[in-house]
Amino acid sequence: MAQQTYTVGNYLAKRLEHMGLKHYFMVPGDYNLMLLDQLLWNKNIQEIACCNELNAAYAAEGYARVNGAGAVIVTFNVGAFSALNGIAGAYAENLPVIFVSGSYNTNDPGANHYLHHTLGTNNYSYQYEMIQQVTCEAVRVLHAEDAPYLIDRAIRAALRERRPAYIEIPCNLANLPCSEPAPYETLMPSDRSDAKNLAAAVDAASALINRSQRPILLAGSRLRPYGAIDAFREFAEALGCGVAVMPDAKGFFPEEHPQFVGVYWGSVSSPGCEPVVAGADLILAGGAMYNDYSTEGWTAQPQQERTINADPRYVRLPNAEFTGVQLADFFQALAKNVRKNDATLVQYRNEPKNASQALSRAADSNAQLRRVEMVRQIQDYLDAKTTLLVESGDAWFNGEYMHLPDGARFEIEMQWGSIGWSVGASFGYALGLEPGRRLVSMIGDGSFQFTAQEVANMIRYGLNITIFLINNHGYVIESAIHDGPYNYYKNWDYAALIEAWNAGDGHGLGLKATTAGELADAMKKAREHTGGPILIECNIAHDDYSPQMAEWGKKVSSANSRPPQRA
Ligand code: DPX
Ligand code: MG
Repeated sequence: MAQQTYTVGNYLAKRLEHMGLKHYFMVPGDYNLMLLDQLLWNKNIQEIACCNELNAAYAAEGYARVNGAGAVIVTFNVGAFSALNGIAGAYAENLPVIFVSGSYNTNDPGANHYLHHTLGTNNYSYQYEMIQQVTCEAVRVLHAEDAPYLIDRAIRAALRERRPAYIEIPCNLANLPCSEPAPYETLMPSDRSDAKNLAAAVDAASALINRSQRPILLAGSRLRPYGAIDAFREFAEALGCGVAVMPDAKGFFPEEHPQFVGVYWGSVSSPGCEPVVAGADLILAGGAMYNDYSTEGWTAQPQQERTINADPRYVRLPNAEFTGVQLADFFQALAKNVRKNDATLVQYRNEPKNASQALSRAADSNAQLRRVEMVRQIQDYLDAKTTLLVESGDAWFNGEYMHLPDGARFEIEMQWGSIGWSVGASFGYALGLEPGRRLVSMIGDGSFQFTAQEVANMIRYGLNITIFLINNHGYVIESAIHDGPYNYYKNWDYAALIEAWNAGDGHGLGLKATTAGELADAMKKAREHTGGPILIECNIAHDDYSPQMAEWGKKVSSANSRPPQRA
C-alpha cells in the first residue's frame, strides 16, 4: 500500500504543479479555507487573490491561454455560481481550467441540515449538476481515499478535451490523508491517430488537393488547443499556396510569412483576402470554428462542396469523413503528399489593396483624437515581444487589421464573447507570461465597467500591462447591430480610478488622451513606466467606429432577425 504522507489538498497542489502551473487564482470562503491551507503547503505554486470569482475564472482562462492550463479555487454556491460564466467561457474557448470548489461537511447531508450559502433546501448536488453542463468532467470527493483517483480523472479529462473540469472538495476532507501522486505521465492523454484512418484521410485529401487549380488554406482557432500550429505551417510551406486566418485564429500563422494573405472574415476581410478565398476551388481549413460572428452572419462560411475541414474530431471532405485522425498528424502526413501550387498566393499579390483601409498618416498633435489615429499609434507600440489582447466590441476590429510583427501574439474570445473577460484574462495572462514579454490590451468602456476592479490586483502584483481603454461612450457595437436607449450608460473617469486603486502603495499609472498629441505623450510615459499597469483612456467620439464593424453589424443583425421558417 502507498504511504499516506499526502493530504487531499496537498495532492491537488502537487498535481497542479505537475500540470506546469506556477499560480492559481482564488477567492476565500469558509468552505475552502482548509483546502487553501493545504495548497499553500506547496511552495512551487503561488496563490493569487482576485476581487471576485468571475474575475478569478477569467484570470484562470487567460492564464491557460499562455500557460496551457489554469486553475481557480472558489467557495460553495456563492463563489462557484459567480465563476460559472468564466468557466463556460473556458469551455467554449477550448482551455483546460481546473475549477475547484470547497463544499459542505460530509456529515451534513446525513443529518438533514440546512446550510449557509445554499438555496436553503436539502439538495446538496445542484451545484455539481449545474457545473456538469460547462465542464468536460465533474467529480465530487466524498471520501479522502477516493481523492487521488477522482482528481486525476478530472485533470486527465481536462487535458484530453482541452476543456475545464470540476473538482468538489468538502471542507472536512481537505486536510485528511490520502495516497501520494503516481508519476504524472500516467495522466497524459495518448492522442494517437488511427493509422488506417490517417492514411485513408491523407490519400483522399491529397488527391483533391493535387487535382485542384487554386487551393487555399484557412487557419482556425482550434489549431492551438490541439497543438497543430507548427504542423499546419509545415503543410502550408509544402503546398506553397496562400494562407488566410479566421478572425479568431489571428496570430496562428505568422503575418510576416510570405504566404500570409490576411484575415478572412467575409466582406470585412483584411484588404485583398476575400477575392482570393472566393476564387479558390478548394479551401483546406484547419481547426476552424464556424459561428455567426466568425462567418459574418453565415455569409462567409465556405461551401462544403469545395472545403476540406480538418477538425479535431474528424476530417471532412465534400464526400467523405474520417474520424480518429489527429490534427497535427494529418497536416504532417499531408505535407509529404502534395505538389506545390502557389496560384492563390500569386492572385493575392495582384489584388488591389483598398487604400482607405491602410493605416493613415500621423494626425496633427492638436487634433481631436480619432479612432484611426489611435490605431496608428497603438500599432507603433507593438513589437515582437507583445501580445495584443482585444475585448469584444470595436476593439476586435481595431485589433484584427493591425499588423502583428513576427513573434507578437494575439488573444481574442470570439466564441464566448463575454464582455469584461479582458480585464480578468489580462491579469491572468500577464502572470503567466515569460519574462521579457509584455501584454497590451484594448478594452472598450462598457466592457471595462463589468470587471474593472481587477486592475487593483494588477497593481498589487506589479504587472506591467498596458490597457488602452477605448472610451467611445457607449456599447457601440450593440448600436451598430441594433441601436436603442439601452446602449448608453454613466461615463466614468477611467484614468482617475488608478490613483484610487494605488491607494498609497501601488504603482499603477492612469493617463487620459483627448488629442493625438496627448496620446503620443501618454505612450511615451507608458514606455518608461515600470512596476505596475498603465491605463490610457482614449477618448473618441461615439460615432467614430470602424467601417468594418458597421458592415459586420448589419450582417449579424440580419442573421439575428431571420423570420421563423416552417419545417
Ligand atoms: C455588449 C457589448 O464599450 O465596446 O466598442 O463600444 O462596443 P464598444 P464596449 O466595451 O461595449 C461592449 C458592448 C453589451 N454585448 O458593445 S459587445 C452584450 C453582452 C456580452 N457579454 C455580457 N453581457 C452582455 N457580450 C457578459
Ligand atoms: Mg464603448
